[in-house]
Amino acid sequence: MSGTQQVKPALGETEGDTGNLTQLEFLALNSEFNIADGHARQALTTGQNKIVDDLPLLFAEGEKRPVEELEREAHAAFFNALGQHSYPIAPGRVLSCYSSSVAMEILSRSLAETIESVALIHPTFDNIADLLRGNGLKLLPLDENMLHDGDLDVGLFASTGCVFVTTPNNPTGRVVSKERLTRLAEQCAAHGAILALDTSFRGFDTRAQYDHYEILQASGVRWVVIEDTGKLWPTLDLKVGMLVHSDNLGLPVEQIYSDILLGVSPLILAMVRRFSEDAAAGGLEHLHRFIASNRAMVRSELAELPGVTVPDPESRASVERVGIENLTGTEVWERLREHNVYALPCRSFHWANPSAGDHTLRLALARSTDPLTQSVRALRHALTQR
Ligand code: EGV
Repeated sequence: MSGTQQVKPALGETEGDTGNLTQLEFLALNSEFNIADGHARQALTTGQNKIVDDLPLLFAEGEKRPVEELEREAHAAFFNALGQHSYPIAPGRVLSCYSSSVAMEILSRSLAETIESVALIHPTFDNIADLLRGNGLKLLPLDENMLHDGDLDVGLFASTGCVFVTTPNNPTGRVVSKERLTRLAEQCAAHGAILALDTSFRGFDTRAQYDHYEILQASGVRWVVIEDTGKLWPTLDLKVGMLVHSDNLGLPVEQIYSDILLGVSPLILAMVRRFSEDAAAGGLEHLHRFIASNRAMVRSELAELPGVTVPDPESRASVERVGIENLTGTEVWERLREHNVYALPCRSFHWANPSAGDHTLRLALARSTDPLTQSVRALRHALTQR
């Protein structure tokens, strides 16, 4: 083993300022007050409960019907629920994966075949950076504010073959507007760069539900989009990540996909179809009201605490950052942990400059309101104790 390589700590040894975000999320998994990971853990709605009651029927359907049909229906229901009407329907263009991180690994390996470096949005969830770097790619931080302010500096394209953007971003919730996406796609097309999007949080924000595929397609850019059902519905991590790509991508994504999996379970595909139909028939609006009300509760519980700020006032994502002037996120994380409450210190989201995240904490909002309220009261207590 190389002496210079950074060794990740074993699970039980993870502390708030070491390891990656997911290792901190592991520690929270058995707590009643887990507001760390971004997965959906709230109670099922009445409509969703009906689908769970029908699981034996969906299993039978998965046994009987051709998987190709179930997959086509799941994709159609999902993309239509989220306004993505121009998604590609030709065979092989939407690759169903066990999770969006598996899609990300397939993309990273594919990029590494022909590209040396990727301009990656900063901050964002650290496993995106880790998967790209793990496949030997060099990373250039693309500051989120610069991305939203206007055109990218053309100098960037001299040193990068791919621009990777998370929208809505995790943890900030910032959304790339239709106008910005149009220009970004034009710029990438003009410079021959691949444009990659991770839209895993788009279901929470109608501002991210304009038809992205129409814009990508019209620009002529080589594009890839990672979609995810995993953040939206409390399905015990039964989910699908999708790697969607342009016909001119020129990367071996289908080959590498086949190295890793044959396909996802037809039971899960049938379930995704039903949850998507429920979302389109009012489930999404219900989810938006639920998250907005949890967000309002968090903000009002923490309002007027000295030095506590709301860094992302416009966010509609299912996560909320809290700015803390007088303590580090890691210190607050430690105080909360003593009460069995787990949030996420934000250092590692700033994958190129962790200290930029020193004074923020991320809370998960896709939780039942009761335990979330108790967790936020513990946070208020932790922030006021000497
Ligand atoms: C979030 C978990 C992985 C990831 C959580 C996440 N980590 N896949 N290594 O799904 O925001 O908490 O995205």
